[in-house]
Order: sequence, then C-alpha cells, then structure tokens
Amino acid sequence: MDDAHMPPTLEEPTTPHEPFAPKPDQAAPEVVSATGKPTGAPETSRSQSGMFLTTAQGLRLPDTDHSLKAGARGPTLLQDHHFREKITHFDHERIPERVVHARGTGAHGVFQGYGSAASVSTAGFLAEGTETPVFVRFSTVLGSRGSADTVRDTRGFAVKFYTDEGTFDLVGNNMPVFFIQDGIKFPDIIHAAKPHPDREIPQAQSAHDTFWDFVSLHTEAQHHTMWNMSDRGIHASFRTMEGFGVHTFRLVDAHGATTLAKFHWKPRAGAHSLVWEESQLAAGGDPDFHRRDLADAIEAGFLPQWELGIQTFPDTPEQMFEGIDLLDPTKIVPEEMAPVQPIGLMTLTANPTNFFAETEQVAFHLGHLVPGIDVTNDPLLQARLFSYVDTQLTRLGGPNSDQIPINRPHAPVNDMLRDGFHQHAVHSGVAPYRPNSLDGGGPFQAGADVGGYVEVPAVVEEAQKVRAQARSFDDHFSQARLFFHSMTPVEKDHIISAYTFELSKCYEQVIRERQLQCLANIDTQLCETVAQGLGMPAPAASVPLEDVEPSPALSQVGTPFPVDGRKLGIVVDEESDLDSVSALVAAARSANLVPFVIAPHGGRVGDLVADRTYATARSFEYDALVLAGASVPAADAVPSLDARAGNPAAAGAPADPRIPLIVGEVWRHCKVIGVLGDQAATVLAGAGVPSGGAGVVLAQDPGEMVSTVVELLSLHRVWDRFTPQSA
Ligand code: HDE
Repeated sequence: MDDAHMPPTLEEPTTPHEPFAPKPDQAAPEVVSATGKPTGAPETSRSQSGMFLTTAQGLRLPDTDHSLKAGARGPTLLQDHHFREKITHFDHERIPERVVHARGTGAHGVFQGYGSAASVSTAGFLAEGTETPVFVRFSTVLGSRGSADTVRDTRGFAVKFYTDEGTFDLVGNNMPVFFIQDGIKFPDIIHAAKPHPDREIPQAQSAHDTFWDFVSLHTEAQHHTMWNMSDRGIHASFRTMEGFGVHTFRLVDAHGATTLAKFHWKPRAGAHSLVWEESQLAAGGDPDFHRRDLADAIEAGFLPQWELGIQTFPDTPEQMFEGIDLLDPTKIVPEEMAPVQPIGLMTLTANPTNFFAETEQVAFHLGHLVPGIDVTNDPLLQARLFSYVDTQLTRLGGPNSDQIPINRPHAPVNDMLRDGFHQHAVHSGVAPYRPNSLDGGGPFQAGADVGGYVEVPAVVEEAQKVRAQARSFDDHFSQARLFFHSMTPVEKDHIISAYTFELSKCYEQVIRERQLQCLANIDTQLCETVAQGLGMPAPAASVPLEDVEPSPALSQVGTPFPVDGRKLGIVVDEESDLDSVSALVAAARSANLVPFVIAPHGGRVGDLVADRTYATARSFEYDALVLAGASVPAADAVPSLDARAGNPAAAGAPADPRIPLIVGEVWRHCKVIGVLGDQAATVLAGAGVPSGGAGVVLAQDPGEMVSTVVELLSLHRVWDRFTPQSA
C-alpha cells in the first residue's frame, strides 16, 4: 500500500515517512510560474516536502509541543523563535473575507468547445474540441464566510477559463437579472441587504427591514427580488443550478463583425430547488449542505456538467431586441424569443486540494477577456470593470494577486508590471518600459494577426456628460410580472409564501405597505394573497398592468432529468429482510443513486453498514426515502437523549418516533417514498401518509422499487402532492 492510502491507525504514527499525496478526487492549480511558464514540476511540488517537521526556514525541529522555558515551571523565553514564528503566523492566518460572495465553494474542471460559436466569435477556447482547464467558484451573496449554504439568496457562478490566449473569467450569478441598473448603486443594495449595522442581524438573509426598505423604494430591484422570492432563491444543489452572465456581451467574428450575446449555463441534471421548510432544516442541520453535496459528488465520480449557451442578437446601434433594452441588466430576453444555443460543455472533475489556497484566494475579474469577446456599455458591467481588481488590493494584499497559483494564467505572461507586495516572479532585464533599446525593444506589441486583443471600435455617439440613464430603463414591473405569470401554480404559491414570510419579518408597517404597492404593480392575485397573509388591505395598481406573454422556460417544473448522484435514504431495522435490502442497495448503486442505510444504531445490521442512525438521519439529506422495516424504537429513542424521540405527533406509532418524523417531512416536501415489503407499511400509517398517496411506491421487488423511484425522481419532486392555491 502506498503512503497516500495508508489508513489512520489507533496509535499515533511515529515512524517518519514522506507526506501523503492529495486524494484521488483532488487537484491543485497547474504548476506554472508566476508568469505563466510551465515549470514541468509535478503537481505536488508545492506541497509540504520531506519527512521531518521544520521551521519556515527549513530547520528541522525536535519539539513543537513545548515552548522554551526557563525551567519546566518557569516563564517562556523571548528567544524561542519557533514558538514566536508559529504563533505569529497563526495570528495572521485570516484574510478579509469578500465584501460580497464571502461564502463559497470551488472545484476544478474542464471546458470543451463545440465549435458552434465559430460563426460569431474567434475565441479559441470555443473552437470545436478545444479543452480548457477551468476553476469554478459558487457562492451566496449576503452571508459571512461561515454562514449557512441553504439560505434564500442569489448565488454566484464564477468560472475562470485558463485559455491559451489568456484567462477569461465569466463572473455570473444563478439569476439572469440584477437588482440595480447602474453600478453606482451597488453599495446601496448591499448595505441594505447585509445585516443591520447596529446589531449585525439577521445573518445571510433578506427577511428584514433594510432590504425591503430599499427594494420597495428602488423599484428597479423588483424583478430580481421576484427571482429571489421564487424557488430559484433556494436551489437544491450547485449541481442543479443554472448560471447566467447577466450582462449583454459583444462577440467578434474573424471578419470583425459583431453580435450581442447573453451567456447561460444549463446544468445537465436540470434546475431544481429546495422547498422552504427543507432549506431551513438544512441550514440548521447541515450548514455546509451545498458545499458537501458538490465535494461528495465529485469524489464519488458523479461529475457535474453544464452546457454553456448563448442567446444572440444583432448588434444594432440602439442595442434593443424586440423592444427589450439589451443594456438594461434588470431585463431578460425570454428563451422563446431568442433560443439558447449550446456552445460548449463544462465538467467539474476535481475538488481543490486546499480550500484557502484555491477557493479563498481565487480572484475573478470581468475585464479578463480574450479575443472574440468584448464588453458593452451596460452601466452595471462598466462599474464592475473597475471594482474587482480594486477589491483584491486589500483582500489579497497588493497588486500581485494574479501570481497566486490559482490565479496564474496558463498563457505566457510578458508584462511590464513590476515589484509590489508578494512579488513571485523573478523578472530579468533592465527595461520594463516602452520604448526601450536596452532590452532589445521588447516585449513588442501584438496586433490582432498575432493574437493581440483589439477592442471593438464601437461608436460612442456625441453626447452630453450627464448623470442619467436611458428612458428605456424606466419599466420596473413588466418583467417581474412576466416571471410570475410564467410559473406553474405551485411555484406561484411558493413565491407568495416567500413574500409573506419575508414581509412579516419586517418591523415597519410602512415598508410592508410600500412593498404591497410594488406587488400590486406586478400582479393583483400576488398582491392580494400576500396582503391577506399580512392582514393588510391590498392596494390597487398604480401603473397599467399590461398583458405579458409567459415564458415556460422560466419554470423549473415538468421536465425529466438524469438522477445521477441523487441520494436515497433506506430505513432498516434488525427485523428487515436484509437480502432484499442488500439487493436494493445494489440496484440503487447501479442506477447511479447514492444509497444511505439508516439503521437503529451505528456499525452493522447484518452485513449492511449503517451510514446514518435514527438519531443522526435528517430528512433534507435524501432526495427519496425507502422504508424497509418496521423501525422498532432504537435503544436511544428516549427524549432525554434525543428530543425528537418524544415527538407527540408520532405518539402511539409502533415505530421509532424519529422515523415517522422523517417520513412526515419527506411527504410534506413532496419527495418519493417507497415501502419495500410488508413490515414498513405501519410506519407510513404512523406518519399519517396514505399508502395510495401520490409518489408512494409499494413494491416487494428491490429492482422494481429502484426503477420506479428513478422514474419519479427524474421530475425531482412529486409535484402532484402539492395542492396549489394559485390559479
Ligand atoms: Fe460582483 N463583486 N459586483 N457581481 N461578484 C464581487 O469581487 C461588484 C455583480 C459576482 O467567487 C467582488 O473578488 C460591483 C453582478 C460574483 O470570487 C467585488 C457590482 C454579478 C462574485 C464585486 C457587482 C456579480 C462577485 C467581491 C455592481 C453577476 C464572486 C469580491 C456594479 C453578473 C466571485 C471580489 C468569486 C464578487 C463588485 C455586481 C457576480 C466587490 C461593484 C451583476 C459571482 O469586486
């Protein structure tokens, strides 16, 4: 067995050996120099080296457990360099978290171009078959670095493509619109949405006065707010989350002709969400829910995939498409009007080796462009072009953050930027200036013929210098209305509940009143139902409510998707038919599901290994649940050991009260429930679940059970189980 796979031992290992290599599911940034040169060194060359503990200078250390003292009971000596180095380094281990998107998780991957974008862009990484390494960071926006994953929020979806022509960053979100139209408002929306400055609460959520105060006054935020209140604000997994570039970009073909385009990421596993109660349970029960899901899936070999697609529009002087202003980032172009054309496939292949070095230090920038892709005058995009380097100066401590391994380009770097904090490159030559003759005149400027990036000579019309925006940005409600009208009844219900919940968390009545007025301007039914929940009168619309054409592509309900990597809980007890359960586990694995055996105690039940116990299992962890036993009360089913064992709702049930509790939750969350064999039927009854209910599968045969579960799970939830209140 090689060192990398040595299992831990009971005793502390003391025989020196080489450090372990990273795990098989992990990768590290490519080994290139600070100026992008491949070094040829193995990936592990940056890891710890050698068998023995050393100081930062490489001096071997005999003892790191005791400080140097004047006598065993005496004071610590100032001369103990190792002690001071260890503590000083520790004292400075944290860097400022991102001012937004602080909570994130990353992965390595590869992007393969389809070649279908060749007619609109010369970008080399989009060419057919070209493979480009990528690093992705998903994030929430509002919470601190340690906040919970499943809160209601927008998500970041940032991708760094290490292309041969230079690094391209697509720094998008999981929603195609934004709260503001002009970047100068960004500090306002973020100050409003972050916790209140006096008490620093609430953490990572929008259900509070300052958020609703701002969005109800600054009504251009209403469309994005609608997305946040919809199921999109509580996505199920990063693997099932769409991504959007938000802004309109300008693509350039080989002849210099331009096309306007919006970028979309479409997950192969489909776009799916949690339900609100589930997201709240997960935020408490497993704050790392999304982070864990992504890392586990990659480790298990269920590699997440997204297709990159573009919507394209003619680059006309007015930059409008069918009456929609393409420079207004609060507007979408419905896919039915401009279909998303696939141009490549991204596969996430490896977890980072070190969270801090990679996920925390990665730095994206919208200005990292490659030939064939250019920006537009979207005023939000323009502000972002300034912000990202600026923020890295304090976050990553100086102007050389591009030289941190995860940020190093794979294209050769030959700049004239010099010195500064944390300079890693050892620049030769004496003439980092142009023109020069001392370094032979180089490096030389590159025209487009040799890969130089030439900005599109877009026309800037003669204009007055003004602080203003186009009149076409003034419509703040019609697309929020379009979104609401594109939802299925159950999705509408969820939106109504979210608004009602969030607004009832506000203290100021006037803020509720103002937001109800915004809802009245979006949709009468929406406004009236939320008003009813708040016990307030519903105002009449103050703008005309125009007819809108719904966009079915905005709904997440109704299309089947692959279920690879989805989690199946299997409840067993000592009396279960263990052969049948083993066959179920095997069939689940063959169907690419991840089975979790839930047993009365840890260790084994027969030959089955318990992944969870009745005490540790929580419903949100499973996409579907199969009951394969009567679940007689376990030894720790005692309220003093686990309060859930005293759940009054389950009183009188023959099963361990924690199992009907889980069953009740998965029933409410509209997940598939299977009953294998006859013993488990009593558990269903104990949980108040009708055995003939929608999405309840009764089967004797494990294979039949798995195939029915897979079929139902492909639609993500048993939608029929919801009783929609909305039309
Ligand atoms: Fe960002 N944004 N942003 N943003 N943004 C940052 O950069 C900013 C906006 C987005 O995983 C910061 O390195 C301004 C829209 C993502 O590292 C900062 C404006 C969209 C991430 C910043 C916007 C985004 C950031 C904070 C208004 C979707 C996380 C730390 C003009 C299209 C990237 C950092 C990661 C991060 C500024 C608006 C996406 C402060 C000024 C719109 C995914 O520079």
